[in-house]
Amino acid sequence: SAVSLRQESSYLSIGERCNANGSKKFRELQAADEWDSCVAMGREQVREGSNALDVCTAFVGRDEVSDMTNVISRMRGSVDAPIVFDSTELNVLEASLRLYGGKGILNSINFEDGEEPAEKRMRLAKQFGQAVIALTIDETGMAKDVESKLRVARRLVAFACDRFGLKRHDLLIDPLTFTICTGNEDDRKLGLWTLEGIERIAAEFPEIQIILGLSNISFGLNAAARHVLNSVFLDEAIKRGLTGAIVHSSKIVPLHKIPENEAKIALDLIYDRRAEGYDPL
Ligand code: THG
Repeated sequence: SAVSLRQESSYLSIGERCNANGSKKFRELQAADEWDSCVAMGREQVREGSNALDVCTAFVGRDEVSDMTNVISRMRGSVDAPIVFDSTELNVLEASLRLYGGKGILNSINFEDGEEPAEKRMRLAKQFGQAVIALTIDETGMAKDVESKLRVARRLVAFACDRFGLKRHDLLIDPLTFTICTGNEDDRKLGLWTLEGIERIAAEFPEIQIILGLSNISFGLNAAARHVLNSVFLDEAIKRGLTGAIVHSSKIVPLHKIPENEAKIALDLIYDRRAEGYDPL
């Protein structure tokens, strides 16, 4: 067969599957204390192209510090990709960083409860030399419209870089992705607003990375349709200035391999061009 010379643009691909809330398989291995198999899922994602690994062990009825340190202590010597420490708990982040040693990414800070919780996380990130993911969430909630995303992004840059001295290339702003597949009228523009938010943030802060938890966009669709919508949305987001994404690496399809009619359906969903009575589900 012909050798393909096509090169898609690259991005920081963060594997999403080592997450108790994002993968049934991971959750079951964690529940069974099968730590080596949890690590094997991380290694598999790196083989499939992940440049970093999101790790989240938060699960009701379990000790998150113990579970997280069980995973991180085994990954640090055997997984050749930086860890993205995904936890809302300060003590989980601190315990993980104490034993990690390398440069990873703290996921995440936000201003939901004001600046104090974010200050504590920034001190930890600086102490351990970590990069930081910052979500566009403030005291008024999650930023949905473009102006709110930009307003919170500006505050995050001033806070993390100007006040705490984080290098601009070590800040990753996440302008939030929401599902556009609920059928709910109010949700239809959310993908579009995220794309516009990316474009505006990238224009104003070219040195800062912009990432998304990509799979959120397609909650509610069947698995096959999700993979198409996720891949098409990722392609659109990269064109607007996205530099990284938390993804199911093996399920991302380059745009030129997606059948034209399927790509069109996904683009119609993203740009809210649904005809009357049209049902993508
Ligand atoms: N931003 C940041 N961090 C994040 C998110 C974000 N971390 C968590 C999440 N959102 C991103 N990770 C996932 C992981 C899995 C899924 C979605 C987002 C997912 N999983 C399938 C499901 O639940 O249906 C697979 C199920 C399975 O395999 O069992 O969709 O936005 N900074």
